[in-house]
Amino acid sequence: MISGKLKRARLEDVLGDVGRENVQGEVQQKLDVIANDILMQMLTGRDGVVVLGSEEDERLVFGARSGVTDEQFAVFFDPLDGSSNLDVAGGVGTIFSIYRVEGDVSGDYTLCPGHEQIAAGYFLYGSSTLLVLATAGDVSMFVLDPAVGTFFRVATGMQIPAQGSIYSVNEANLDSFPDGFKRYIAKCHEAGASARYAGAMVADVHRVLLKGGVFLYPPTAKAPNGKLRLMYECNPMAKIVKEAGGRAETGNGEIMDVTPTALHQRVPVIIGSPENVDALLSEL
Ligand code: AFP
Repeated sequence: MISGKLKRARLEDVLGDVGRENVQGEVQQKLDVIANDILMQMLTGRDGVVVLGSEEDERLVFGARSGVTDEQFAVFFDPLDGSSNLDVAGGVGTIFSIYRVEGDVSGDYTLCPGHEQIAAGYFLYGSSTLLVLATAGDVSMFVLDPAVGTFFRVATGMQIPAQGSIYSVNEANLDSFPDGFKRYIAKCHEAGASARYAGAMVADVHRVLLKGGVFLYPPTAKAPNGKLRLMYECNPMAKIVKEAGGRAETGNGEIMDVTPTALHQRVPVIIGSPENVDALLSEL
């Protein structure tokens, strides 16, 4: 549904902002709201989904227990990541993260660290619509065939290259990066690496997953804890890249070891090929 909406966005006049900000102080795009509504509607009516956390909602949403299934899940998502790309028809995505939930959590749920995720994935709405899904021990990729409305699996057991020549970072913030990040980027320049940055984490991490390299969002003067959100951006991407043999760090330990303290918490991010991430960490 989201993919279809995006393809017809200009025709249906749903580009542009809605004239208000979300809890992060970011201007909400019409499509942020539409994608969030679609996911909320679909997931709150789903057996066993008892906790929902979205980038677009200040608080957790609690679904009713259906009684149909014994299994219960918490789902966290960024409904439309990279939404500043919408007006220019650039790549955007949906990121999600799934946890198993035990016991009665109505109205009271403690956020868990990322290593407890049972699955995570993203949809990339690019030249084609892709789903990359990580479960225990596997990362698979599916492509949507719009003619039949079905995702077909095109890859399983995906592995990130051990190293790559791409570094993906908003280099306009370089002056306010901690020194270790500056040193690493200088070394990338010396080594003749390629810079690639779409401004949408899904598109940027997807490139690194397939081609190798590193994606980073370090602390900056404007965002001292980094900009990206732990529960629905960093943890799911960390699970995907780690299940594919990569690494996902904050600069101060593994992303998935961070104990969450808030739904919209931010952490610095260093995600990618093991050799690139090691080289960066050795500069910090
Ligand atoms: P939105 O989901 O609010 O559009 O933000 C996109 C994002 O969180 C992430 O996808 C990008 O990697 C990052 O922001 C880009 O941020 P900068 O514009 O500061 O580089």
